[in-house]
Amino acid sequence: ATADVGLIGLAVMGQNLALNMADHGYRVAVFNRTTDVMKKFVASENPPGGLVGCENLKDFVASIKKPRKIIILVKAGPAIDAVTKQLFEAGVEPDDIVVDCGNSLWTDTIRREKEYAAKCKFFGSGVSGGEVGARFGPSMMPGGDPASWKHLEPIWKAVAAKVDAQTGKPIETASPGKPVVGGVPCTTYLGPNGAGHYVKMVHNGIEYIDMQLICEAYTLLSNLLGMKAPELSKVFGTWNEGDLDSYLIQITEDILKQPDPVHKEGYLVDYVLDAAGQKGTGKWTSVNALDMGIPANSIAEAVFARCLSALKEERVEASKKLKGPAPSHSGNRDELIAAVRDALYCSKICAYAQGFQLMREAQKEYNWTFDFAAIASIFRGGCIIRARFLQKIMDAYTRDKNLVNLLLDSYFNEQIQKSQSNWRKVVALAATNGIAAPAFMSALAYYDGYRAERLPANLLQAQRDYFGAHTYERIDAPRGKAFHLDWPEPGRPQVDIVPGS
Ligand code: 2AM
Repeated sequence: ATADVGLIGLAVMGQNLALNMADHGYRVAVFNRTTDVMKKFVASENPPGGLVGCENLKDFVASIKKPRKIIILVKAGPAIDAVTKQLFEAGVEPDDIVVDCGNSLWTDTIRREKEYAAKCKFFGSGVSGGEVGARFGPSMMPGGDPASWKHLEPIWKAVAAKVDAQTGKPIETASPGKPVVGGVPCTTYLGPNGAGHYVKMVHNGIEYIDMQLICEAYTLLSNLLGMKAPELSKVFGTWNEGDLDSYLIQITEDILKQPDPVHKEGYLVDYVLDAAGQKGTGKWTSVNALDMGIPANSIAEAVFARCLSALKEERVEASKKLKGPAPSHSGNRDELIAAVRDALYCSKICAYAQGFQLMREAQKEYNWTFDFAAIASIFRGGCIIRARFLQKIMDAYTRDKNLVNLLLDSYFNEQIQKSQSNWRKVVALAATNGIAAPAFMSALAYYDGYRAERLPANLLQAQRDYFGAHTYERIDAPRGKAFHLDWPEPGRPQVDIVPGS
C-alpha cells in the first residue's frame, strides 16, 4: 500500500479534489465505477503526489495505507450506501475512515454513521467551491467522530482554501502543482455525526437567498432604469469594491458582460431561459426551518422564487391575462442604484441572521456545540458564499459567542439603521411598480417582525381559541397559564362580560 488517501467518484468535483490533494504531496488512489473515466484522468494528469489508478475496489482498498482514508464523491442518495457497502466487501476495516464529501442530507449521515459503525468510521464533510474550489481550495465542513478527524485534519487543512490571517481575504490563487502556502485554512471541525453536512446545507440555503437577492437587484435596476446587461455589470463591479465584495457579486459582474456566443449581437444573460433548477439543499434548509419552527422565511422565499420561475409556460400565459403597473422611474438614477445596493445589503444581513439562527437551533436538537465565529471564518474563502461580509460576521460572534441574532450585533444594527430607509424605498418601489422582489420583501418583513415588541398574534390566538378552543395566554398573567373563553356563536351578540370578572 502506497497511497495516503483514496477517492471514489471521478466526476468534476472528485477529479479536482484528487488533484488538489496530490498537489499537496498526497499520493491518491482513485477509482471510478466507469473505468474509462479513471484511465483518462490518470493518463492526463501527473500531480506532484501522484495518482494510483485502480480498476476495481479490491485493488483500490489494498493500495491505501491504514487506517485508510477514503473519500466518496458520488451522487448523494442511495449511491453513497451502495458504494460504502461495496467497500466493506472490498476489504475496508473498522478503523478505516470513509468520508462522504457530497451534498448528503445530514440525517442520512447520522444514520450512516450508526449503521456502519461496526464496519468503518463513517464521516461526513461538506465541500463548497464548485470545480475551481475543489481544485485549488474549497471550504470544507467536516463532521463526525473526533478521533477520525485527527487523521483527516492534515489533509483537510492542506487542501482547503486559505485566507489572509490579518484581513480575512482569500489568498489568490494556486495553480496546478503550486498550492498556496500559509494562510488560515477554511476548514474546522464542526461536531459529531451530521454536523458538517448540516452546516453545508445551511451554507447552501444562504447561497440560494444570496443569489436571489442579487437577481432582484438586477431585475429592479433593469426594469426601473432600463439598464442593459453591460451597464449593470459595471454597477455590480462597483458594488464588489465595497461591503458587498463577494464571489457571487463578482461572477454576476462577469456574467452580465458576457456577449452571447450564438448571436453576433447581445449578451448571453438575455438569452438564458428564466426557469431555475435546484438540487434540493435550499429545500432541505427550508423544510428543516419549518420542522424546527425557526423563521428562515427569506431562505424559503428564495426556494419558492425558483419554483415560481420554473413555471415558465404558465407564467407566459398568465402574463397575457393578469395586469399590473408598467415599471417606470422618474427619480435620480444614481440614488436609486445606491438604494438598491442598500436594500441588497440589509436583506443579506437578514438572510445570514436566519441561516445562523437555524444552526443555533439545530445544535440544541443534535447536541452540537457550534462555534459561529469559526463557521463564519471558514465561509470566508473557497465557498460560493465567500464574501468580505463574512469577516464582519466572524467579528460579531467573536465579540459575543452567544449572540442570539446577528441583527442584534452592534455593527449589523448600525448598518441597517444607516440603510433601512433606502431598503424600504426599494421594497415600496418594487410593490408600486409591480416587480416581484420576494427576497427583499421577506427580509424586510423578517426585520420588522423580529423587532416588533407586539405582533398581531394576539388576534390569531383569539381566533384559534374561538374556533378550536386552543386557549390563549394573557399579557397580565404568567407565561404558560392557559385561558379559554366560551365564545358566542358567530353573529350572536357578544357575551356581556364585565372586564376583570
Ligand atoms: P460513473 O462515472 O460510473 O457514472 C457522479 O455521478 C459520480 O458518481 C460519477 O463518478 C459516477 O460514476 C459516480 N456514481 C454515481 N452513482 C454511482 C454508484 N451507484 N456507484 C458508483 N459510482 C457512482
